[in-house]
Amino acid sequence: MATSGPTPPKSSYGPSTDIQEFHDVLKSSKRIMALCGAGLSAASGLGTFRGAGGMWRNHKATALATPEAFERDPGLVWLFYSYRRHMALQAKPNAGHYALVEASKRMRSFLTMSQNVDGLSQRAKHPRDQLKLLHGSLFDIKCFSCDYIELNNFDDPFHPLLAIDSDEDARLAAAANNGESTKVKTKPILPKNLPHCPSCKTGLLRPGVVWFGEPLPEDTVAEIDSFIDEDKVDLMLVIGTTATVYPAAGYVDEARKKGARVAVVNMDGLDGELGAASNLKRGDFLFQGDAAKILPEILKPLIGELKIPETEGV
Ligand code: BJW
Ligand code: ZN
Repeated sequence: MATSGPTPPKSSYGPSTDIQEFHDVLKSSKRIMALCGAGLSAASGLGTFRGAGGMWRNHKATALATPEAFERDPGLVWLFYSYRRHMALQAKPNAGHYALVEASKRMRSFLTMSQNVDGLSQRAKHPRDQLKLLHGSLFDIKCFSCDYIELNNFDDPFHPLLAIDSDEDARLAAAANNGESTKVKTKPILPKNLPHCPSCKTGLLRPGVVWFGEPLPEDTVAEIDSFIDEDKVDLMLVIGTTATVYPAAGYVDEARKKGARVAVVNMDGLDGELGAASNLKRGDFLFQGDAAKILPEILKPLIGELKIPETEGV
């Protein structure tokens, strides 16, 4: 069979890893979106959901993030979130968060959609209208039965019964994530002793995060949709996420349909789980490594040399 010339090098079919090439695309981009996940906060010391870092005591983090788990054992689910609240309050935003903040300040049409609930982007002072929280916040408290909601409750612990030995918990999490056996007996907390709703009095309070099977905040989704509908999108950054949870992961394809090139920043490469962002092709980018190191580098033409407020970041 006749061939039509020499076979191009394999790399020209796949995504580029060339920072200079990315800088050229960035400089010509007018509308940018970013989808962030747990990997953005990994350098701040917070655990991820899947793979290494996805266990709390002897439970899978994703198994506790459901209304069914809360109905079955609200005390256990609350202890998990109490631990997460405590760890997030101890943590500091990292250079990845600050790079996104600076980029957003310099470019009004830079929209970040974060799946993270840890509050670190807000603490890095991300412009509020350019940050869309897809999965809520650990620091909002809702009622499991009625519409009651309290925003920005940073009490630690949220309730005396939910005080946890965070050093011990961190040790257990590290052991579980190293594959060591961590059969921990968690003392049951009776629902009647957990905090109840001040409005309806009967419903249990719960963290204001979005669990599996629950809808994303309607206004947030509408704001993202209107950004996407408004014009073409030049670039979609997919940062520290397996992009396997929908509808969040669906934004990668939506941005593509609006013309976006996709740039993945992840500890994993193409042999790992990149979900909706695994179909990278020529014209796309893949930067493998720590988002806290890579983001300040790849965004440099927009943000210059990143300066992190002294007492604030890691
Ligand atoms: C680094 C790094 C470093 C490490 N630097 N990188 C369509 C198809 C199939 C299923 C569905 C569908 N649509 C809906 C569904 C069902 C479901 C779903 O998606 N299931 C899939 C699992 C299959 N979705 C839902 O249920 C959603 N709701 C919904 O669809 O509602 C419909 C509805 C409409 C009307 C009425 C009622 C219902 C809700 C999804 C909510 C997800 N919630 C959670 C918990 C939030 C609270 C909490 O934090 O506890 O969100 S689950 C969990 O996963 C959390 C995360 O935000 C989310 C994504 O995880 P993420 O961030 O990607 O973390 P990891 O661990 O997966 O990845 C970390 C990455 O970082 C890895 O790649 C590492 O390599 C990398 N990394 N260190 C850079 N230093
Ligand atoms: Zn209530």
